[in-house]
Amino acid sequence: MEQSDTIERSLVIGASGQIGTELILKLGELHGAENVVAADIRPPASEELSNFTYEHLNILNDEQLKEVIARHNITTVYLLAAMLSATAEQQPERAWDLNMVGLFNVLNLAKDKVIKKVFWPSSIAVFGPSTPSENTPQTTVCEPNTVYGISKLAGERWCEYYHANYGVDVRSIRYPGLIGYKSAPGGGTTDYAVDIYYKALEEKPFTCFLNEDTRLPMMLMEDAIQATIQLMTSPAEKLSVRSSYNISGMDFTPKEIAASIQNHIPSFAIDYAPDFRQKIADSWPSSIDDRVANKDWGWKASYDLDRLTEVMLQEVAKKKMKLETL
Ligand code: AKB
Repeated sequence: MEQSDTIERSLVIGASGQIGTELILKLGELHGAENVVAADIRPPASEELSNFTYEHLNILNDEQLKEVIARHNITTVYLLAAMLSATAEQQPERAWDLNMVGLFNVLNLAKDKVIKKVFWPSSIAVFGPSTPSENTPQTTVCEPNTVYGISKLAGERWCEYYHANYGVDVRSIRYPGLIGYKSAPGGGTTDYAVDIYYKALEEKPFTCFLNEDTRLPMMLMEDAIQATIQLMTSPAEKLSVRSSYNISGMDFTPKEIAASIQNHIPSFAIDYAPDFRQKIADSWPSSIDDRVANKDWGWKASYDLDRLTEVMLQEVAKKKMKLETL
């Protein structure tokens, strides 16, 4: 089928994941649900996904990917399927395959002009212990010591290479820890900052797998989706970075997020039992300098820790009530 020059038709791979679940709803609002296809190796994660055509897709299967893209006349691919930091440390080779082979499959389709645009998420995990930890600049030392970070850094270099050598319009963001209420995160080092709200509302004490002073860059999902859409709709000539953009939202420690929850739930209790994820967190920056994203495409986050806590407590409480009444 021939691609229309005007209609953007998107395929969201990893639609049942933490970012995918929310991004697809936003794309549906912007382009119409009929122009957005959800794909995942897992079944649909939420009821809201029932408005979209759903494809069961294994990103490692190149033939299947090509067939889905041709059948739906896809112009833009959002490749969100990945193995996150904590899980990747347990399965290094599988993580490398999933995080890299899928990216090559998609970049090659863009190189061959089968699709026009690609979004691929990178992460603050591209930085390592030798990176300046505060206000980490856009361009700096990147010596990650995690499997996930190594795969993300390699992916960034390939994105830049495909853009420079084959003119591929690939765009990327180095997401910080993402905090949302629509779907559960899985396998990340920053996931404690989601789980903590569920425990607080259950009036249970929370045992944090990081120590109380571990400061990490974080962001409410709403901001992350806004950043993704802003980057993807920016004119190509404005983009000076084709590896991946730093973006910043807020940064906090487990002790600070607990204090922010205690402002609403004074009885909330937290204790600390650092595990293997502490080492991963210690290798990442504590805050991010995102001036290049701000200059190129006007990026500015809206949420700070207090607003994040208000939103999370309110929305997780609503979700729990809905589940209880079912
Ligand atoms: C993780 O913790 O692995 C992710 C990330 C920072 O990329 N949330």
